Amino acid sequence: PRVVVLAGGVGGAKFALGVRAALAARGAAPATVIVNTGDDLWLSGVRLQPDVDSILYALAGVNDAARGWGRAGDSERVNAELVAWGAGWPWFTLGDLDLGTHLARTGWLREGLSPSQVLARMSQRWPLGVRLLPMTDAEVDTHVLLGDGRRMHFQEWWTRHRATLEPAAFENPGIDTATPAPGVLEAIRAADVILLAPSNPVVSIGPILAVPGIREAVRAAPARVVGVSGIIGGRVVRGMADVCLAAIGVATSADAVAAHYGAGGAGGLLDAWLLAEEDAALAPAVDALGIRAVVAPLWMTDVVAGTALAEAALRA
Ligand code: GDP
Ligand code: FO1
Ligand code: CA
Repeated sequence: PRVVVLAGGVGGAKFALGVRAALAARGAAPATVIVNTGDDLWLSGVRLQPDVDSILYALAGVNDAARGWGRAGDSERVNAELVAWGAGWPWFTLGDLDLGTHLARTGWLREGLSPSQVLARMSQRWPLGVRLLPMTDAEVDTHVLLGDGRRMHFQEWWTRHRATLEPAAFENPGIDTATPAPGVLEAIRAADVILLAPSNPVVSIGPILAVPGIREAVRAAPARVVGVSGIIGGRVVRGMADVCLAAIGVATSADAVAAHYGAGGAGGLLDAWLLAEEDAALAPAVDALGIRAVVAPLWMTDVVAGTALAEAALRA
């Protein structure tokens, strides 16, 4: 099958590894992974694309899996110097190897390449086994609006304040006039299956679907749309996605997130929704939405487990 995956960072990366292995086992064509760029930022003169890099590094096998971001075995000599200069953000660490990626990216952007051209070039370094596309070439960095009217970059809210400041809303300035990156709509239209990774529904999948044309293309596509819950047993298994969900009025439960995405037959997106054994009791509520609930092993503890999950999503 021709498979398209919509993905954020850590959850997206683990799922992408599983999809790659599941498709390879079937002898099928590599998947196209459309990656969130809402997390992106300029810092110390370089362009960071955290979710893109999480997936790129994971597929290449050079990611720091324990930490969830950056390169394995990285050092922080340059970062210490940036801190000494008072440059950048003292709470945001740029590893030396990771900085090499940001410098290469920024240099190519300065030479006039688009972000999708840069990612195509970066994808040639390692045999990734999937095609990576950014959701858009526009800069649509996520901002968090706080209850007191303050506004800050998503990365400051997430990494400095660890999502402890109550968010009123998430915005992606400029997204209304953004267009999908080259190849995105074509891949969605040609897909047999579109998979929503168990990524943060608000700040990872949300921005992808907010790029004008993408949600509409997913809805109009002949493909089956299958989502995977990132909520297991009523908990986000890592990170602070629950705070993001609360801000948009969605409960931290697998059925509430399914309802948020909506049924394909009722103006939404999903044909099927994978939920964990721990949440099997929620299956009737999901079915009642017009979305076929499928109980599956949702813990991506290693690539074997991630592959089983991807296989379950493809079967669904
Ligand atoms: P980020 O961009 O690095 O925050 O990562 P994503 O948005 O791609 O994914 C974050 C989400 O992944 C978390 O909110 C979790 O719900 C989900 N997640 C992480 N590990 C697992 C796992 O093993 N299984 C499932 N089903 N979801 C997971
Ligand atoms: N997350 C942190 O909690 N602290 C950091 O210092 C940090 C640095 C960092 C550098 C590059 C990069 O690509 C990601 C980095 N992250 C860091 C992770 C990132 O801020 C978020 O976890 C994701 O953007 C959320 O999806
Ligand atoms: Ca993210």
